[in-house]
Amino acid sequence: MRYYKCLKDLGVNPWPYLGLGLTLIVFIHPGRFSVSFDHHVIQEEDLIPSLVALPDEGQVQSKCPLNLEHLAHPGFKSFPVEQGGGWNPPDCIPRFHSVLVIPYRDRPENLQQFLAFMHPFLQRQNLSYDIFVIEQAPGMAFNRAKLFNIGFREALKATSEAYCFIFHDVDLLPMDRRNIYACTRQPRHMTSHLDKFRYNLPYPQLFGGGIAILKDQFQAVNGFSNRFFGWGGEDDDLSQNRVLASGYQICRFPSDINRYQMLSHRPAPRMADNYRKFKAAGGSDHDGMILSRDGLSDLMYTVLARTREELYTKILVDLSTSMQ
Ligand code: UD2
Ligand code: MN
Repeated sequence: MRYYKCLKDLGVNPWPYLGLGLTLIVFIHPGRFSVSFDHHVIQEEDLIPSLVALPDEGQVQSKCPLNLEHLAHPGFKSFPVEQGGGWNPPDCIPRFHSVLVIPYRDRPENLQQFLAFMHPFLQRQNLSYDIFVIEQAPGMAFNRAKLFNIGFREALKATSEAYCFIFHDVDLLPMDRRNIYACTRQPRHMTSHLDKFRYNLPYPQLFGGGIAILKDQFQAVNGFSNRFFGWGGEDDDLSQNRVLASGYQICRFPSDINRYQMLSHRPAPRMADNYRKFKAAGGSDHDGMILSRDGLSDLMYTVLARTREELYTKILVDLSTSMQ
């Protein structure tokens, strides 16, 4: 009070200073984004038991080992990858198979870095995996969510093994080797702690960046919406209007395991309309009607090319045949 009075005596209004101080704390304090992070974090000892393995076919003895401590050790030599970006452990039977779907357009440096990093990372985890890069042809605004739906469809056509999908941005590299790229019983948000946000979670429901979801769960929520062109909204629509609305829970690995580096790229312009779309799709007046009509069920696209590149399978698609 005295301090306040002194300032007043000097004719200084303290409120702007207080405001400035608070603003500085909000922007400089490293914990500024540490909002509640209480729900469905899988404990480290439960990490491997929480994963959904391929069905056993009686060869339990030769199953590939998966040991978190072992994963942390340096000194791993990567193996060559099959043309088209698939890989199977050479001397044991994998417990998990994952399909990575990467939405892509015009980010060649990011793609190159991503592939160079991810192949050894995944091999060390003894998973079998396939990498599909779904590239959108020029002409229309980018539609990340629809590219994921296409990747899901095309992967199911290409591989009978697909039961676990990882929908992942091209510019995110996992920093902890214990971050296992397999599906958990509940849909998992993988990329919760980015260097860009000083390893804090911007908001609890965030579901952008990279997620792991079982085939049946993705089908049950009718996939992503096809209607989000340009930046933003599609990830919130998936988590809030589809996954949570269908009764699933979103889980995460512990925060130190979910650390990611984000590769640099030009920021995409925000689409003001996308926030409105996301809110509208969740509105009670729609009663889930949009969800059932918009997604895998009404997906339309044209495949322009399908190529087995050295480190991935590329599917070039044209989205202009339909505007949903
Ligand atoms: C955030 C989310 C992202 C997505 C986006 C909004 C995180 C960590 N990231 O990313 O998942 O929800 O906001 O739409 O939460 N892409 C291209 N070429 C383009 C544009 C996008 O290849 O011209 C692909 C690429 O895989 C990229 C991803 O789409 O990583 C997301 O786009 P972004 O990196 O421009 O968006 P960003 O970083 O704001
Ligand atoms: Mn990005």
